[in-house]
Amino acid sequence: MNHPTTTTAAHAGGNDDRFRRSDAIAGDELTLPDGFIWGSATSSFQIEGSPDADGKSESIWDRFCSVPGNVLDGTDGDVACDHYTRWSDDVALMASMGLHAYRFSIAWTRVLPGGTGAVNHAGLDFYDRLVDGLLSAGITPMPTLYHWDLPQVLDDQGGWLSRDTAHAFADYAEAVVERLGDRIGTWTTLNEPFVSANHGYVTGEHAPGHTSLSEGFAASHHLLLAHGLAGERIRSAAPDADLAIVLNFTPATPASDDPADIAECAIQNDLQNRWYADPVGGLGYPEETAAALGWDRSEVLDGDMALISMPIDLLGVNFYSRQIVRAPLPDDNRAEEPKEFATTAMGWEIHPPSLGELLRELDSRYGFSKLMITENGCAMPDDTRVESAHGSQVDDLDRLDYVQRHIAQVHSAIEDGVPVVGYLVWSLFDNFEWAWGYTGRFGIVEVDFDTQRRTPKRSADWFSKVAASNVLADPGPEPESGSGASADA
Ligand code: IFM
Repeated sequence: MNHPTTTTAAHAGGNDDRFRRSDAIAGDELTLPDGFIWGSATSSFQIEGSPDADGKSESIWDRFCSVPGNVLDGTDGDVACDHYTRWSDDVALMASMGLHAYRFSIAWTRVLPGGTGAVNHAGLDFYDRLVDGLLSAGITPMPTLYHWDLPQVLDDQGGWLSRDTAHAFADYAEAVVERLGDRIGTWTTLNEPFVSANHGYVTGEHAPGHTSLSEGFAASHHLLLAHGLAGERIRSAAPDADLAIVLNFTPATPASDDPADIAECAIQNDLQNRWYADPVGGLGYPEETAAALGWDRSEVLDGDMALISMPIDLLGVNFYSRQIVRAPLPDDNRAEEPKEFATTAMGWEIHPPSLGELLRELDSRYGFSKLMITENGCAMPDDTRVESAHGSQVDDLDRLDYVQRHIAQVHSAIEDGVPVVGYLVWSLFDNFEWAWGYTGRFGIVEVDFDTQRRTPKRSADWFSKVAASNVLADPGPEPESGSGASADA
């Protein structure tokens, strides 16, 4: 996933009856449990802008964006959604939408511009104001301590290839918790360490842009160690708070019965779906895949695995798509994976049932006491507009349908006893979509990047109604297989 080359024109858009029907709360109703948390998610680099404000230092993403060719449209995070200055209006917007919770991330570069050492209180002040603003608006703040924007100064010293970075992260976490801990109920250490390690150190499509499998293993272990070390500090500084980590899952299914496809699929499942969850859940790294890929585990020191598997209170689940896996052929230059169903504007297959299956599997494999959907959503073409109470509005019935079908899967998993406590849509805003720049629009709120005007899309209005009622219409049967693009299969 996340390959800029895989954009496809095939998508689930359009104004057909399937989308119209799902736009209302009518027909069979799916009621979520009382107290279910409805909210939205963003991250610091993707929305804040103000890269030099109040003592902030350069992050690896500031540096990465400055290299031509790294970002599809040549853009960067210098302005993004200008949330650093507009945060108060943004909180008011979320309050007007009736959101219960807001997941955001804290920029390490604002808090410890040197990566380690002196705390920059001016940088922390921003998050202090944001947290207070959210609380006064009745919105639960859910901060994530690391969403990929490592201080460049730490990358200069080895970044996630260095064990010292994990220790530096624990110091940073402690500084944040000491300042904000009296108002935060859930602390999340890392967002999607798989992407940090894989895209940052193996494929090179994300900062810092390295391409080495062995570096990927080293980075993955140091990220998990950072989670464990910070977890200890959080537990001691904020003993009553929940401790969480957010992992992304892309369930893999083999393209055929061919043993080679099945074997490759097992490796991809281990790498993408178990590499982080298994150690956090106390099962250790997937041994067979580690051995098959030649990882010597030299980074793993005595005591590390116990730290990494310290109990957490909540697992954040980020889900967008599944993956159909086939074994690479000799001289294989096929860029795309096969798809059976329609895809989003990112070329990611839309397959809501995989979310239900994933939630059941996570529950039976690990038994974490709480799960939360901390990201789910889609980039869509957003090329249809209607007049609305907000003026001209993106008529994103395709996004609405995507979100509705995924929430229906959450509902079904809850009916089966899986303890899912909330759903946070990705994303509140159209924002900087990493290597895709501003070409991938995931927001339920449109951002006009020329004027910074925010306009809720139709999906946002619908989501507000669902949050207020705790009920959504049953979206009905899933589309037939074969309804989407079949990429070079
Ligand atoms: O935008 C990203 C987010 O930062 C992490 N999870 C996936 C999203 C969509 O690619």
